[in-house]
Amino acid sequence: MELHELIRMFAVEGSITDISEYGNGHINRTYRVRMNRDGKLENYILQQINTHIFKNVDQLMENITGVTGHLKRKILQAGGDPSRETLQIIPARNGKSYYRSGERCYRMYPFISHTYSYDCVEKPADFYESALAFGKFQSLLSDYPAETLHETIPDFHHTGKRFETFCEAVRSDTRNRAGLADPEIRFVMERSRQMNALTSLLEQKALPLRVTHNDTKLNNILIDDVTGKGICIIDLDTVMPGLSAYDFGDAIRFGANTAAEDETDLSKVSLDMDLYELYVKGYLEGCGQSLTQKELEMLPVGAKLMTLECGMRFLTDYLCGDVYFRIHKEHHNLDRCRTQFALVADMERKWTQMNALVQQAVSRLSQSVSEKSFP
Ligand code: ADP
Ligand code: GN1
Ligand code: MG
Repeated sequence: MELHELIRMFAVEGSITDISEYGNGHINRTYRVRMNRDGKLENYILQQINTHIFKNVDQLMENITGVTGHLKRKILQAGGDPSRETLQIIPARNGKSYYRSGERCYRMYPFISHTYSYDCVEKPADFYESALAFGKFQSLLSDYPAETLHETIPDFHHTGKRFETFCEAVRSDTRNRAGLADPEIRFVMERSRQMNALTSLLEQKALPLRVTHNDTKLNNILIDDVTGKGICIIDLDTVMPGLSAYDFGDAIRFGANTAAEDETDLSKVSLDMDLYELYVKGYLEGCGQSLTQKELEMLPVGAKLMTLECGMRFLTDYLCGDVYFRIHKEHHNLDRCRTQFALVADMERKWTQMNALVQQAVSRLSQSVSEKSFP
């Protein structure tokens, strides 16, 4: 079915003036749709959901319906504007939250205008605002009934299981590529004992399970052009029960890297400690005192493990023939993997400082809270 025809299947009015591919996501196919309704221009997002990755679209959309409904109620209670502060599903004319055409599934959202999603940090203040917003997102969902959420991708951040899948890809080497990634494979093997650092604490109940976003990279938040605030968290496909360290960690992996996720000049890759410190501050403020002592202590581990895990996922996909992440050039997933591992190596060099900065932020925050309680 053509995109024009497809859009007609959704509850939107007017004539379509333009459809263009939009954004830099690696998973779904996203389009911006412009429509003219009685002389007024309206913009929408149309997304083809990646059904190779998200096998159960009914469950996926049930999660998003539930989470966005919850956010909308909270935003209204706080006197906010849900049309800008959360995604809102535009139903299909058949009453469903998405439309299926053969093997393909599509959904629509209003386009949130006068916002920008960044692929790298241009202004440190934006990164701070994104940390505040992701922290707040988690706290708004703290009373969401987590047991009703479907696991859209089982064991998404179970680094140990990701490692097993990686080992299997190396063993089977179906594309004959393992020989091209020898140093990278060794890099992972040398860290095999670290893979369960977070999941073992979860199993021991030393860390609480929370509703988390699980894909907190900077281009999954819309920043308001005028106020500079992180107003809307998007890409809700992986909102599931998880650990705060996952959300903190993935944001650092992407946003506090001095280079792009796929930079091939590895001398440009490093952890920007100023951005790291800024994100710690914003995230703690956004979470609003809700993190336990153990969660705070594990934030740096989250940063390192999410970077290692993501590099390992890129490498696994490279070895399997690029079947998961959309690539734009040959060996793209290997390039992405190398960048992640260079960042892990830099985190290892800065490990003491990474931990100290979290501790300092925690003391500053508890000091300011006690000053507020006993003026
Ligand atoms: P993917 O899962 O492929 O990353 P996303 O849901 O993150 O897909 O969408 C891709 C990009 O499209 C985002 O990074 C953002 O730039 C843009 N985008 C998505 N939804 C909206 C929206 N409702 N309003 C404006 N821009 C959006
Ligand atoms: C994917 O969908 P997108 O592009 O925001 C991936 C994340 C990775 C990220 C790496 C569902 O995120 O887990 O960290 O690429 N999403 C999924 O850039 O696998
Ligand atoms: Mg995205």
